[in-house]
Amino acid sequence: GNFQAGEDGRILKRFCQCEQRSLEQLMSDPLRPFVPAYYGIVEQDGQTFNQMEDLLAEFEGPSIMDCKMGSRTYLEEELVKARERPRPRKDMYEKMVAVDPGAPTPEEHAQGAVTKPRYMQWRETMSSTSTLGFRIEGIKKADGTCNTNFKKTQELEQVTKVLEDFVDRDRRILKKYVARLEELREALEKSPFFKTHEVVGSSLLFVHDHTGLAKVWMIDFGKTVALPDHQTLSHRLPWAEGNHEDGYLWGLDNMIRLLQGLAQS
Ligand code: 4IP
Ligand code: MN
Repeated sequence: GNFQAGEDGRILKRFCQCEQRSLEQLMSDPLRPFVPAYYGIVEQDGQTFNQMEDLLAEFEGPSIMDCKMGSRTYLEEELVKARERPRPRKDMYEKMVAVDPGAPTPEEHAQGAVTKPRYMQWRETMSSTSTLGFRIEGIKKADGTCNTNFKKTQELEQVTKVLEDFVDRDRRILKKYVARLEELREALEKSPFFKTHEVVGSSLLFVHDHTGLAKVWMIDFGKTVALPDHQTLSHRLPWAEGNHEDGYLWGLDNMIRLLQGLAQS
């Protein structure tokens, strides 16, 4: 896997240059309280890792949810590459057929393969990524239940039900999540890092426990890249190829509105 046991209160994640660069810069950005603390590179058993804070350490029997943020889940450069030199992916074709045998085109069926952007775009439209600017990727609850079967969770009503179940309809927890996300939004809106980076494939990690502790962090910066010189993003405007918009804040606005609704109901 991508992780290895680390020292107390720290985790080791398979080294990724892009993630390292982002975490280093985030350590001196207004977003620092909302990302895992970064402790540098570690070599172990001939492999390289990024060492970072174990966000679960302060919780007692945590419930955890991973939501992938944004309206686009692949980099623009992956689109360019796929166009210049298409690399049909059999593994992605198989993942596609497993969810919906009717999804591939006749040509794709004949090839038994699809390109990465094609697969990623299909995933976006099957889930709530396209309609809400975020999607639920996985949930592990304190009671031991685990669910990563959200590939077709798209409708607002379905998403709402999943979120309600995640918090066991606990309004106290919901209110804490909303407050934390509002603070995150403020930090994002004044972050120089966020203004000048395309944040793709990054997740929000929600964690709460029976003591009533509830927090959210930004994680996964493997596809968070600096924009060309002097370019900035709104993170709310729709994406069109070349504008680099990622829909991150649009998704966060939707997420906050949804959780606020639940907290008040
Ligand atoms: C996965 O698809 C995820 O989108 C991965 O993103 C992505 O990794 C994989 O691309 C893709 O196959 P499923 O979730 O539908 O299985 P993440 O790592 O953010 O979960 P990348 O490399 O884009 O980060 P490949 O090319 O690694 O297979
Ligand atoms: Mn992720």
